[in-house]
Order: sequence, then C-alpha cells, then structure tokens
Amino acid sequence: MGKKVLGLLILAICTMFLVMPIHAEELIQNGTFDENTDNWVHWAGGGGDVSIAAENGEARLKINNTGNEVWTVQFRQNISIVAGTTYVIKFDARSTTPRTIRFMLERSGGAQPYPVYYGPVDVDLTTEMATYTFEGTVEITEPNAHLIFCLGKVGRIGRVHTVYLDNVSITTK
Ligand SMILES: [Ca+2]
Repeated sequence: MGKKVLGLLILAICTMFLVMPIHAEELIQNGTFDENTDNWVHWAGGGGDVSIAAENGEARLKINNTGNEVWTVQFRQNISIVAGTTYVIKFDARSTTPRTIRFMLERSGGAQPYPVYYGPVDVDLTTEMATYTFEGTVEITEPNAHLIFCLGKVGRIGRVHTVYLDNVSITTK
C-alpha cells in the first residue's frame, strides 16, 4: 500500500470518528411522561393499592395503601442490559409525605428469587422535587431486565400519599 493511500485511509478513519455523533443511549421510553404512562407498568398486591396517572407531564402515583412489603406497590419498565456496561440512572421525584422509596435493576419475570443487577437503592424523598442520580456497572447481560420502583412498605408510612416521578432516564456511560 502506497504512503499516499495509507495517509488517505488514516485521514478517512479520523474523519469518521470526528463526525460520528457521540451520545449516550437512552434505555427508558417515555421517561418524561409526555405520553401519559405509556411503556410503564404498575402493580399492587398483598394489601398494596395504587392508582397511576400522568399529570402535568409527571407520573402521579397515588398510594392508598403501601401494603405490608417493599414490593407490594410497584412501578416499572422493561429494559435490556449488557454486561460490563456502566449505566447512569436518573430521576426526579417528590412525595406529598416524605418517605423512602426503593429502586433496582433486576430480572423481569422467570423463577424467583429475581436476580438483582443493580441496587437495591433506598432514596429518601421530600416534598420538594429533586433529581437523584446513580451510576453502576452491571455484570450480566439480560434482555429481560427492568427498572423497578418499589413504593410499598419502605420505612413507616401510615397514610394515603402521592409520589411524583419525572425525567426517568437510564443512559449508557
Ligand atoms: Ca415531564
């Protein structure tokens, strides 16, 4: 290969990298709740009782009863994770009653117990909207994973309250 050709080839490769857009991949769909609560799944059982709606571009989770376990109220979305990838997990949240919620990345379905790939992380919400950011590297590739918020009995909540979520995001780092 001639020097000139090699030079052009190197130039072409360098140009390719320069023009390639470098952006993190977003795993969460409708994390802004601009499209109601599309793509999101909620579940309550074991005494848990929740009603979900999108309100002013936020997810509104009215918790009538937390139930008796951390998982008795759930809000989640399926994602696919890749081993060795570092993910940045971010969301805005508040609660009409200050409370702790829990989130994690775990397998969606299959035999119990569900393996956890990141977390569980407990987050203390206040009545003010705040942004919470976390970062973690997963060790397993799992096309059937989910981000799950557990809004059941975490800490001590004895009354009806509402949790608001917005700008839920998981990006590759
Ligand atoms: Ca929003």
